[in-house]
Amino acid sequence: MATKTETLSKETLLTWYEEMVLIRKFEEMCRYLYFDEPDKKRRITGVYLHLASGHEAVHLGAVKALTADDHVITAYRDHGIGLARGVRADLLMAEMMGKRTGVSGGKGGSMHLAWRPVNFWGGYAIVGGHLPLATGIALKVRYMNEPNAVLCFLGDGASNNGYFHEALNMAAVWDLPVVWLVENNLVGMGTRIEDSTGQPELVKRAIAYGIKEGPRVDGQDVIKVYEAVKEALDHARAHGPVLMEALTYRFEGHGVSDKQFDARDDLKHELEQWRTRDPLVVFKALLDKRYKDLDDDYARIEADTDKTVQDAVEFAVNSPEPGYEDLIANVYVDSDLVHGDPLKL
Ligand SMILES: Cc1ncc(C[n+]2csc(CCOP(=O)(O)OP(=O)(O)O)c2C)c(N)n1
Repeated sequence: MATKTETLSKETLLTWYEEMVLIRKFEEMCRYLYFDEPDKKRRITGVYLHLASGHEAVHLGAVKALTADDHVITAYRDHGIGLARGVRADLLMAEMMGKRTGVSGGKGGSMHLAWRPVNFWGGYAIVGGHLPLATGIALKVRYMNEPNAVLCFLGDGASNNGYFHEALNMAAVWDLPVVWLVENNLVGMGTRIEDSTGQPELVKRAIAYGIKEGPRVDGQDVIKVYEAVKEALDHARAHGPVLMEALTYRFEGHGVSDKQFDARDDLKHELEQWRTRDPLVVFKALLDKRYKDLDDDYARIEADTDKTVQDAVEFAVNSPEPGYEDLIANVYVDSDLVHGDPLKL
């Protein structure tokens, strides 16, 4: 019997691989522009820059499980989710630099990327603050009788604040079509999950809300993530919320100002172990096992993704700063608009 993965074509899988490579390179460029440029230009500024190196399979696999009309929302580790959802790399890079051409008009920056054309609702800095918004979007979907679902990414740390309880409970009471996908990277900043969480197996919390307990999926394997999230979204559409986890690891500090990360001796072994399960390495191994002679494809992917990132930087650097009119735009809502579809405001 054919497995589900065999229905994904070679072309699709290579495209996904290319997108994952692009996500990794885009973030490496962001780090460079924030920190490492020799002349200290700091073309990306802001107090924080949260990279998601190691999480790429979770981001890509989960987003690929969405339909075009589904919705996605997340916290501040959002670059890869935006790219996976189809936000153009140049518009994203312009946002990173606070330029007017950026996806959020230059007013959001790294932690507040959002792009309405693809129902990518952000990018939020307040831990867990976006969970009630996910419930709200799902309420709108149900209220308007739409067939869509909402995918809400959250960190394991976010599962310990009050928003989590309120958002999951309300979504459960109304059987709303939400998949709560915990990106469980084992730490919140530097605190281990077992030191912050009474029940570290987070999916078990589904029992408390009377919702479906989803799987704890291998977050380093893009196909496993894709399949599990797809199934969860189908369940959410038909029956209501699902709580699931993707087990993953971040290869960098919490954010660019986490100076302790590299200095932690206890981490070295763990980091080495997880590096063998780098999502790009895992994916490439799967491709090489399944298909022969992909060297030309890999070479093209390297060149194309380098060019996309370079073009994005050039576009962003050459884009204008927001002016006063841009800065005050979308701050006040035109009251004539509030009676329509709330997500079309
Ligand atoms: C309400 C709130 N409390 C604290 C913080 C500071 N803070 C930023 S990120 C973070 C850790 C969150 O960890 P987790 O949800 O696991 O996400 P991860 O960083 O691992 O992706 C904390 C405590 C914040 N931004 N918002």
